[in-house]
Amino acid sequence: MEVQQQASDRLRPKCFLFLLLLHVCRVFAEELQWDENGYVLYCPCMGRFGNQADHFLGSLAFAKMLNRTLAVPPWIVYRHHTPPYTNVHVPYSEFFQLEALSAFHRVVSLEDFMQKLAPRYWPLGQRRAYCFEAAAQRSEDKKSCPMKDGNPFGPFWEYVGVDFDESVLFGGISFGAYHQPQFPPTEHPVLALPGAPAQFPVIEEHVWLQRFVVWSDKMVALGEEHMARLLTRPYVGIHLRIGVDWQNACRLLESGDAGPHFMASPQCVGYSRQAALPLTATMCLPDLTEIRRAVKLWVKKTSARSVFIATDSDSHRSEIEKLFKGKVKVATLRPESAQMDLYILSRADHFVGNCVSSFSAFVKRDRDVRGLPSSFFGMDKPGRVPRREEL
Ligand SMILES: Nc1nc2c(ncn2[C@@H]2O[C@H](COP(=O)(O)OP(=O)(O)O)[C@@H](O)[C@H]2O)c(=O)[nH]1
Ligand SMILES: *[C@@H]1O[C@H](CO)[C@@H](O)[C@H](O)[C@H]1NC(C)=O
Ligand SMILES: [Mg+2]
Repeated sequence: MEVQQQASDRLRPKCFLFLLLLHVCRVFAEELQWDENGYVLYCPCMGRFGNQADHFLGSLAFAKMLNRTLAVPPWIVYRHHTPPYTNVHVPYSEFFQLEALSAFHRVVSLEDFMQKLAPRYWPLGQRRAYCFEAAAQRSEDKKSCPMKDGNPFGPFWEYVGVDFDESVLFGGISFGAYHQPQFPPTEHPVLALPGAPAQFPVIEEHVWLQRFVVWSDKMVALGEEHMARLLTRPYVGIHLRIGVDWQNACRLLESGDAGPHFMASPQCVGYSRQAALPLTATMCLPDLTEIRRAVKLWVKKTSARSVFIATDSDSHRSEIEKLFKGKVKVATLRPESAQMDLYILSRADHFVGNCVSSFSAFVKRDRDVRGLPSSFFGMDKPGRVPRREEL
């Protein structure tokens, strides 16, 4: 009897705690209400960070156009040379504030969508994939969307925890085709797409959406630590995109077939095809002479006390140090981190980027939001991109 009494006394607070927890859980779960206007899900399956970021801006605009909630996917990080050698899926909020997107449009992380909403509203057995007929042509039965075929498609949907039960095909070649009347949310609550419903590079009218992509507190804190350790202001940040894949890509320019619009280049030559400034080989792949020239110029102009080099390859650190005879500190971040490089470049007093690179484009847009100056190798005064009204 006495023993029992003690037991129930001990249980009571536990029970209370449990109920409290249950309540807290319910409150949190309730925060996620199902959107009757439906959702857009997509795999950021093309390219690395810069490409994924360009696609993200377009996808955000697309979801807004359809008035559907965007299920914000994780970033796909490719680990070809470092363990675990498989793709890593990094939740959006690791690097950026999910909440900041809400100022523009309704969003939910894809992880939360799967955990909290999908079990009830997008149950197993009812998961439809949507794709262009042309994409389905590649499947064996020519009627299935190739959602999980190959890398990164398969690993992505495995990470999300989705198998598709059915495919819905549509004609046309542009995403304008996904209009409400075609897919009313009552019958098609979840539009799951094999790729981003957006263009690469980001179109001019979506560039401004960068302002809703705000660095996470964690990245800011870490970034400021690195900056305090490595750099003295003012500092010039440079992005050297010069690795082997880039050398090969830039070779396409030499043949003259590419024209001024090549990958991210509209950011500096202008978005209008007719009015675009020329894109030179140096702008795509600056050689050491050009790197030296630009760094020297901007260090002088800004009275910089340090230079930060972010690169996909050789940093040319000692060559750059020699330019200033020890009077300017030259730093790189080790171990390398693409997002941390982006952060440090985005806060520099001046940035010299690569006009053709979407990695540089991310930095340029982020800086434009803050009114910070940028230039490019081979283009000290980026052609002010003509605004539509002025054409
Ligand atoms: N850490 C680091 N990685 C870089 C840098 N430049 C390029 N990379 C890597 O190379 C990738 C380039 O692909 P992407 O981001 O699509 O940009 P783009 O190919 O230059 O348009 C990046 O995502 C990074 O993984 C750099 O300065 N620092
Ligand atoms: C857009 O969706 C939201 C949330 O479902 C809804 O409240 C709003 O009325 C919709 N707007 C239009 C114009 O349909
Ligand atoms: Mg790329």
